[in-house]
Amino acid sequence: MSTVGKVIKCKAAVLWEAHKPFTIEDIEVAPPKAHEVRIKMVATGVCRSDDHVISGSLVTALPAVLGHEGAGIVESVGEGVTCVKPGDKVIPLFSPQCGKCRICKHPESNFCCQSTLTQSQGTLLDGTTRFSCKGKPIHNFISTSTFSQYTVVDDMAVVKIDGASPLDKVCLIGCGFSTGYGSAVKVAKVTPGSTCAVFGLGGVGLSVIIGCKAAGAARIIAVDINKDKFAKAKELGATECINPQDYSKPIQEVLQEMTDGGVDFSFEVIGRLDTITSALLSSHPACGVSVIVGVPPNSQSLSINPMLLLMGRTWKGAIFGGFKSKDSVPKLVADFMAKKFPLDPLITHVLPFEKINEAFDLLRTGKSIRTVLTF
Ligand code: COD
Ligand code: ZN
Ligand code: ZN
Repeated sequence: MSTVGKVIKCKAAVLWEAHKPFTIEDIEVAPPKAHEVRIKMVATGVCRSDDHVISGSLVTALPAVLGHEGAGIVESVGEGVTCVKPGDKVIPLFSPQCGKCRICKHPESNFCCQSTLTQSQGTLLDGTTRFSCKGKPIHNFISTSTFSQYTVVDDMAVVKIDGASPLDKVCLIGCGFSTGYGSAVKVAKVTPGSTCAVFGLGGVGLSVIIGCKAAGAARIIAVDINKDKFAKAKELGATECINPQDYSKPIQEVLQEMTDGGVDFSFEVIGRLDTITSALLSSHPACGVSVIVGVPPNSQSLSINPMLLLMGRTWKGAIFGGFKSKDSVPKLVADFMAKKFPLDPLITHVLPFEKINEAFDLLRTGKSIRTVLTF
């Protein structure tokens, strides 16, 4: 029986308040309005930023359906939707591409003016949500809300991908993989033969390493305080792995000595002010490029000596690896299908959706890189 135009009753993981586990609830998902798309989720990754909401360091309206690294199949579309149709395999885009704003028209930038990332009201573009539970509205999360059997997104925040692609793998292209890989190939523009340092070896940091290797870096130095992460980093292309806790001097000095004054490209993929500074200082003062990928919690800020940049260093950052999402996600999926990069090594656990709290425990204890939840 067709569900088109009807409210769908299904299961979702609802976060009612911060510092509490998710509860699997029976929710109602209203049909998509104009320029909206209802998606049957097939798989979703669990990303550190979801955990930041639970810990309270990333503030968004609650209760909410979190999750932003998913893949699914279009169930129905609202009026005026032309970019996807029922049955299409799609990836929801937490970093949308409206195609009309100043930034979407800019050849390089990707942070669309319609992005909801810097606001926390937790709705679709029209200011409302399609989710409800026990008669109460449930908020959206950054245009996506993938921790639900069905979700509704704005059409600027979804893209069609290759119908042959395995959704339980390419879901990672919805956040972690693209964020890391793009930071290397698009934001830093790593050059062949260069030397790179990657701080933080979670799913995003490892994806930076995949990008550095794809770009032809000669040395990729991986930095983490958890040495259990080193084997995977080496498998993916790190040439050396170092633990700051093994040295009595600051890690930037160690890196400067190892690399004749500093690396060509450094990446902070942890989200801490001290490691953002270390990554900056480990890049060469005259020719280095340092890229901020991680975001420290609670709007913390840094003060730095301008001389650190005046000799020629570049300090930059980007969301979603600098990729324009609608343009790039289908291409990244095609590149994965053409075996240009792997995703399997990033997926350490696959669990049924109902075990979502277990997936977050694995992330918090450092035991997983990425857990993929399947519906
Ligand atoms: N020194 C070295 N390594 C450290 C330190 C330290 N002081 N502290 C932690 N680490 C290591 C950990 O051992 C771990 O291996 C790694 O850093 C972090 O990995 P994860 O698994 O926690 O995180 P990822 O890879 O899933 O994500 C990291 C981000 C930094 C991208 C994420 O947390 C973040 O800040 N996201 C916001 C930025 C963004 O683009 N958001 C959009 C949606 S995600
Ligand atoms: Zn993420
Ligand atoms: Zn735009």
